[in-house]
Amino acid sequence: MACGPDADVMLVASGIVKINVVTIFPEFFDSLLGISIVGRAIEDGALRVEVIPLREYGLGKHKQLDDTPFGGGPGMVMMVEPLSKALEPLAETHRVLLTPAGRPLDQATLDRFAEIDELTLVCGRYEGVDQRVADNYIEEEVSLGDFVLAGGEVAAAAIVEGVARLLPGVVGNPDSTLTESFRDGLLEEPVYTRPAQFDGDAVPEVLLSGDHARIEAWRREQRLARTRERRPDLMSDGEKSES
Ligand code: JF8
Repeated sequence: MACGPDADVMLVASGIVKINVVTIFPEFFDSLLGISIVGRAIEDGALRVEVIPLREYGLGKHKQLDDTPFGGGPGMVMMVEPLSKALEPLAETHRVLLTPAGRPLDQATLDRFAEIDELTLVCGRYEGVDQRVADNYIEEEVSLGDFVLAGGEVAAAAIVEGVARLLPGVVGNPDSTLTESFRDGLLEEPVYTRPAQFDGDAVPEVLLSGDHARIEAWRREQRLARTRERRPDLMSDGEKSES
């Protein structure tokens, strides 16, 4: 996936990154934190993640978190008191609310988050959170993209994984983040591995040719064609008319 020119190039944060996640579904994060890049980042001590169960801050013996919207309308709204109790102690951290009304997440935002010592991701549910939460306890509002989810957890998980892979010494293949970024802000070309023939479907001959100049020319052509077709918004006018 292309992330704009120079994405990833000068990323690398220096110390340990801590991420707090405030959620009514703490168990949602169990597999994420134990697996793959995120699991390894935590094991290696490059990343700390604390999942904070919002239910514990609920009101009354039912630990209530939501109430009906003033002015009427469908569904329920997350109340300000539980979130204020959860977020007040985290005032020294960079508090990010996940909401469809936020700025869309991109690689530049992840690069920036990977440089922050302590980040707090706040997952809403229901029809959203009382505006006074964002007004008083949130530094920044972010969206995963222009589609509708049922809550902020999936977006928070995307941020945890996207930040983890940027931390120094974390990616299994130490060159992989770099090779991506040394690219050109285009979508990646198609890749193949063995077998060279599968069910009558052959790997493009050029990739077996051993001619590295030809291979690189083919790969750039593929990146241009794919990006022109799928993501022309990522291309300059010059690239759009190339080849
Ligand atoms: C939500 C709380 C989101 N890209 C996105 N689509 N939908 C959401 C989202 C986030 C929080 C809540 N409904 C209730 C949807 C993000 N981020």
